[in-house]
Order: sequence, then C-alpha cells, then structure tokens
Amino acid sequence: MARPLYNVIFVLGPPGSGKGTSCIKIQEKLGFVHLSAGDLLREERQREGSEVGRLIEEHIKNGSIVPVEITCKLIENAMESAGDVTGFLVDGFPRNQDNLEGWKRQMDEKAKVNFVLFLSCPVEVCINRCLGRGQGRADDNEESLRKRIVTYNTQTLPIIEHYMALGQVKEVSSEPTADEVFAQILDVFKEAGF
Ligand code: UP5
Ligand code: MG
Repeated sequence: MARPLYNVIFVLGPPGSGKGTSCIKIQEKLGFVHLSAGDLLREERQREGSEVGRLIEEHIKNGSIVPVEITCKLIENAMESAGDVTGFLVDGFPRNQDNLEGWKRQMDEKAKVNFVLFLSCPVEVCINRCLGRGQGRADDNEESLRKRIVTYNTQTLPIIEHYMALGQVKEVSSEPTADEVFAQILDVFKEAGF
C-alpha cells in the first residue's frame, strides 16, 4: 500500500528567533515530529569525517547554505525513520531558492506543506540570544552571525515572501517570552485545524 502523504509544516525565521525552542514545545503538545535541518546537518558532519563533512562544516561556519541534495536527503531519511508518524515540523528549511526547488523535485509527491510558521524577531534580539546560548556552536560568534543574518535577509526572506504571496504563511512574533510565543503558536495550529 502507498505510504500516506507526509504532513509538513515549515518553520522559518532568523537565526536565534526560537525555531528549535518552539518546535520542541509543539512536538510535546501536538505530536508532530521536530526535524531541524541544521541539527541533521550537524549530526552528518560529525558522522562523516569526509568530503561531505568538511563541506557542511565550511557552510555552517560561513553561514552559507548546504546544497539541497544533501539536506533534503537527510530530511527524507529522518521522515522514513519515524515509523508511523506522518506529521513533521521541518525547522530551518527551505532557506533559499535551491532548497525550494530541490524540495519540490524530491518531495512534492510525498509531502503536503500545510503552512509556513514564520517566527519574526528583531535581528539584535536574535544575535543576543545566539551569543548567550552557550552550546559551543561553531557559528555562534559575531563574525558567523553577521554572515548568517546576511544570508537570511538575502536568501531566506525571499522564500518566506514566496509563501506569503501564496497565502501560506502564519506569522508569530517570537520576541516575547518562549511561553507567550508558544501560546500564540497554539492558536495558529488550532485555527489551521490541528
Ligand atoms: N530563546 C528562544 N526563544 C526565546 C524567547 N522567546 N525568549 C528568550 N530567549 C529565547 O533559540 C536561540 C536561543 O534563544 C536559545 O538559547 C534559546 O533558549 C533562546 P533557538 O530555539 O535555538 O533558535 P533557532 O531559531 O532554532 O536558532 P538557530 O541558531 O538554530 O537558527 P539558525 O537558522 O541560524 O540555525 P540552523 O541550525 O537552522 O542552521 C545553521 C546553519 O546550518 C545555517 O547557517 C546553514 O549554514 C546550515 N543549514 C543549511 O545549509 N541548510 C538548511 O536547510 C539548514 C541549515
Ligand atoms: Mg535551531
């Protein structure tokens, strides 16, 4: 029997806007599985120790975007490994045109994108959050952060605008406390029928 379509929600927003934090809460409350594209790439970088690992490392340090063939395959593999689960929060993807086109090529027939959750937050707040995170991430320094913000503004915002033009974006300000943000997010999911 054919596998049911995956139910996908893309979660986008600037670096440090709280995508991961919110997705963990949504996963706990609503049963979606949280897949962070960044986490999947960081895991792959550890595991590989090869050409692909080095390529991922370079992109992460430079705040540039890994070719979609790598990222989309990791996302699809993670979905396949999730057993009977069919609802996924895809966090931090698609973040450029290459990602969007690659997703369409590889996943359009396998997944339905319900909507894009856009966590909006002023850049200074986001930078301070990343610098205060203390998880030792290779890209949580001022230089990488500046590059991540430029990449976000020039490459990811246009993807969010693309989905806005299709009426598929639900925006929540992620500037308030994490609990307040989550309350807003729950309303959005409720309105969307989840
Ligand atoms: N925090 C969170 N919410 C808060 C709130 N409401 N109030 C106060 N503090 C709050 O949160 C960041 C910090 O802020 C934490 O300390 C948290 O406690 C606090 P977090 O939830 O981690 O924010 P998030 O948006 O997930 O930030 P992250 O740094 O993960 O976002 P990025 O988009 O920069 O990072 P990601 O891991 O997605 O990508 C990293 C790199 O991987 C990219 O730059 C790119 O090089 C590569 N990448 C690709 O190439 N392709 C992809 O598809 C994905 C990633
Ligand atoms: Mg994250």
